[in-house]
Amino acid sequence: MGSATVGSDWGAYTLMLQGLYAIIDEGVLIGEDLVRVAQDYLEGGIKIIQYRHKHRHESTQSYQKYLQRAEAIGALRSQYAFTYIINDDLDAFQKVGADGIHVGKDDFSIEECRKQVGSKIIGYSSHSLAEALEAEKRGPDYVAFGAIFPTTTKGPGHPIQSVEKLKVVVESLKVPVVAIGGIGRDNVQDVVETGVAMVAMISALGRPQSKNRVTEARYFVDIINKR
Ligand code: TZP
Ligand code: MG
Repeated sequence: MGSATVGSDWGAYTLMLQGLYAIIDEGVLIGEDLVRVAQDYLEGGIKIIQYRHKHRHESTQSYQKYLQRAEAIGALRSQYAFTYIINDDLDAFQKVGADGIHVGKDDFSIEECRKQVGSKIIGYSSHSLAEALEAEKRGPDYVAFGAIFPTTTKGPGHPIQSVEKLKVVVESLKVPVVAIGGIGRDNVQDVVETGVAMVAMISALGRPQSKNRVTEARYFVDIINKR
């Protein structure tokens, strides 16, 4: 399974690229205390957190607030051992000393990210087997594939894959794969059975059916780590 040794202000440690991958998305958790959300996830045993904010350039002030939250989530590494990934924003990645950056086809290229992040983690979003294979050649540490199921989080117009296609991607790539999109209580077991390294969730964790984020995180961690 993939791993990366990361030296940061928080110490050098080996980060395993496997298990439940929580994405904290500002646009999904509107009005929530996102640092509290991160803490709940960590209390529930989650070891990978990505902070995602798609509307950060509305004003300098909102960008500063985003940076403060990004920093505060990262600072939780003094209490919990976890891998901290920033979505899209290399400046924020540098400022908060994150462990990794996650990009898609419209963001910084994998090559540019590698120049800037050195041996830290680079993740890439793909939407087909061909794109996943092509991306892998460019040297990311993991590749995400989705949306596996329909999801309201991503908005209309994105392709919906399937568990069968996910299995082909998992079998075809050497780097660890992240399954994403519409994953929750009803389908997580089918996703796990593909052998995928990481299972990403936004809404199932952030807006849990149980209304308790700690127990919901623990529920998914237990299922995913049982294999
Ligand atoms: N990329 C593909 S689907 C998706 C992203 C960011 C959204 C996943 O959100 P959810 O709420 O877990 O379906
Ligand atoms: Mg992106």
